[in-house]
Amino acid sequence: TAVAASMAVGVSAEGDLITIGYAQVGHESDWRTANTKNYEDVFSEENGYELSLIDCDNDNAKQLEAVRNFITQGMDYIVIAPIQSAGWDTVLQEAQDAGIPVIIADREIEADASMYDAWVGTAPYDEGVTAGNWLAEQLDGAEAKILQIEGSVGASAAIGRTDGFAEVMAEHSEWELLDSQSGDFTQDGGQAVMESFIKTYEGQFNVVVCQNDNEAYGAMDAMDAAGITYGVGGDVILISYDATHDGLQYTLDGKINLDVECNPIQAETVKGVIEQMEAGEDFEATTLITDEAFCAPGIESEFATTMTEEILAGRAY
Ligand code: GZL
Ligand code: ZN
Repeated sequence: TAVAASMAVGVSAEGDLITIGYAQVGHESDWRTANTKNYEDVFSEENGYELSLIDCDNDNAKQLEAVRNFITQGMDYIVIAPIQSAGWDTVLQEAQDAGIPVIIADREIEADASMYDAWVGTAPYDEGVTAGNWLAEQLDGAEAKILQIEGSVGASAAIGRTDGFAEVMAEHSEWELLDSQSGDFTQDGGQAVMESFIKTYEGQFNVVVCQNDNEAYGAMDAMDAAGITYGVGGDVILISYDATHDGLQYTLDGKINLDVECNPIQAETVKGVIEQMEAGEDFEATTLITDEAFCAPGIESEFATTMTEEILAGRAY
């Protein structure tokens, strides 16, 4: 009969894989690459999942289109790492109307928490405060002329780090933020912004804050080209975020003074929430992925762990 046939078709070769649509920010940074690999490792067929990961190329319109396609395709779950914090209400309503649970991952959105089912991510504001507190501890009252290379405009990771660091800056009248521009979380962006900063502020600044490691690599290239020294023993204190492998190697080498971690290994946590949803159990609506901070050897700090070879060898990404 038709029913039996449809049942037979229902139990296809794929079995009953849970379908996941992941609207991924893009491929702008090493952090993002690590996050993507983590999702592909965790949401594997042998683990019972069929992952459709769409790289939205840091393009907000593409990300909204990817989510709408997931809704049309009838994904079991939709995960979104939002490029922008703003503009999510309409498409989240469409997902809710379609009865598809949505998990916001990595970054935050401005929509009301009732518009999605769970959130798993990190706390960029706290990361910014950590960077500020570490700097205040190291400067111990000395003047700071600061240049900041921000992440992607409108991204909660950039907004949070900017605001958290600004909270600490407000406590230090001996600090001055000379300029703050977006490098879009990319190495090319970091280099271009640093080159423009050097043209305007050469000889005036003693602190550079990059809101991710790839921007820091670009800034390092620009400072090298201009003969500006940075890191331990340099003229400029270099602060970065993400604590990816290469960033921590530079920190261990004393080229980066402080690298504030933001952990991209988040897929296991997201899978745990989905499994609870699948089982109809209570699930955590909000799960914070913990971060720490690492500073260069020779620097003792209350706000950061001094880097060692062992720490680097033990890192997951
Ligand atoms: C942080 C994440 C940011 C990283 C960047 O949670 O969203 O996006 O800091 C990445 O490296 O591009
Ligand atoms: Zn002070």
